[in-house]
Amino acid sequence: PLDLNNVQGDILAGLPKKTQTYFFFLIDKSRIQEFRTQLANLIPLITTTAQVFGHQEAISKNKTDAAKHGVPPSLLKISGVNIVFSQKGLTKMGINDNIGDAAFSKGMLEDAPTLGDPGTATSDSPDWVPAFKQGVDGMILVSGESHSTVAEKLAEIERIFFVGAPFATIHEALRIVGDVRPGKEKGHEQFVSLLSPQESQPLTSDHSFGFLDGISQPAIKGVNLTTNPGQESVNPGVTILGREGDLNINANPNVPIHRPSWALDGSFLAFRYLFQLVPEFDTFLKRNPVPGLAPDHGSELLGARMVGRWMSGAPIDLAPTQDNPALGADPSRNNNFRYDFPDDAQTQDRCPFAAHTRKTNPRADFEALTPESKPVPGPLSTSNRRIIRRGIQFGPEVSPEEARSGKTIHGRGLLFAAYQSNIENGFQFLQQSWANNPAFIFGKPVSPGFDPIIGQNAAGARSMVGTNPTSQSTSLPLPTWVVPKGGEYFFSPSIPALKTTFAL
Ligand code: N7H
Repeated sequence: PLDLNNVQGDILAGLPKKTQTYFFFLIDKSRIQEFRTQLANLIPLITTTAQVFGHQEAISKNKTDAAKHGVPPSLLKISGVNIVFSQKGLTKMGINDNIGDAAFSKGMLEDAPTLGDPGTATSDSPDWVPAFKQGVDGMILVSGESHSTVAEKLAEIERIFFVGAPFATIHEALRIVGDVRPGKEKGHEQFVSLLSPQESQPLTSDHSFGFLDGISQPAIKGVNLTTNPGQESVNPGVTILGREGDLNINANPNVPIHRPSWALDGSFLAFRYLFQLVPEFDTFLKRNPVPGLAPDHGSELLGARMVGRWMSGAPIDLAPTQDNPALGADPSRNNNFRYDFPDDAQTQDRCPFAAHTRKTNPRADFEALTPESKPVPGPLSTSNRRIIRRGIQFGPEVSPEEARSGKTIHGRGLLFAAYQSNIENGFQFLQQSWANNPAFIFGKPVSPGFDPIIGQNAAGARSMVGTNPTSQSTSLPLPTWVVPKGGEYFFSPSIPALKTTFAL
């Protein structure tokens, strides 16, 4: 059985974070053996899934105790550390077994045309930052409740590898800081993401376009013992290599994927450096309100119909005309829908077929594509397409000047991070075959168009239908508001693999 002491903590539990630093590194070519020796000293600092669950218990006990005594909860200083490697990194270390994932082995830069990033296979990705174009060997994630905790932990790690010294074994390629956005949680001293997922991404009015995120995650059988209504339970192998359900449903789900033994209990991380044009997005909503309503209501509804949820998190399949913040905040109701109301399959009365949440997790829509299909692993089940999202926002809040001019001045967006056991079944498929494919969801009376949030058409035009519930085949042209500036596919090894195969 799966031992949660063996799995890195970000995958199944999520590192505790109010802030998180992504430290991308290159291994020094002439010091590879030394690096692998030093890696043994990092392993005790790595946070396991079992430890994160332990932290979560400590946090909630701290809260309950404080409430009992009528005092504010005391500040708990907690940090988390994980390490992941790209194919380049594995190759450099001389770990040459084929891990069984073609997208990982290729790397994200080569995959960029597949993902719809501007550029082609021959002309490179013009928006990408140099570090990701040159490629990175790995990344160390350090999270914590404050910047000072993270800085301390990172300094400790840098000392292990002599970062910055002439004899350093790894070199910094890029460092990106993500912060949970201030909002309703502002001023709270507690960790945000150790609370319920709902509280982890506080609600404010811009930045991640202002929508509550991180609501819908799959539950892992045998790991997440309680589920919220509507939350899908998937086999551990959907996320964890070598476990039940680790299948390639794009190919033949009945043929087990051949993995080297050290891959067991690891997971693939798709990391995307996604810039968001928030003032431009807000301006678009303002200029294109759904007709027939008060302008503010119409703009809000347009946003909700593009995302599939209102800013509060309330799903439009359950609240099609008006936001319902109580619904958005209630974990027992806010994920309990399947696009299976009688009017859902063939109309967009409730939710556009192209809405971001419907495109990336079509729920009953997809399973209904053939009458005999059932929600079992296979091409017509969403269960093997589920990813675990662990992103965090970066960049400052929208400034008054940006809000006034409707133009982005400061870079901001989402450090998108998603775990799965098979990149081609997971992230890559969601992006390429669903979000970027105007014909998906198939079998509808109109071609739905692009996912308005993340759908990409290289440098070409995008549009969707269904934003106006009273004119459901009217197409709305969509500017681009999400600009990928790089990323990489990584492998997050198990603790035993780090000890026996990666470290010397
Ligand atoms: Fe998305 N957003 O803030 O608008 N996403 N996402 N995403 N996303 C979701 O249901 C957003 C991106 C998925 O199970 C919500 O948890 C933004 C990529 C999936 O019903 C919101 C960006 C991919 C789900 C956002 C972005 C996905 C999901 C609703 C880019 C994969 C769950 C909250 C900057 C290729 C769907 C929730 C389900 C939900 C936003 C990126 C996938 C609000 C701004 C690249 C699978």
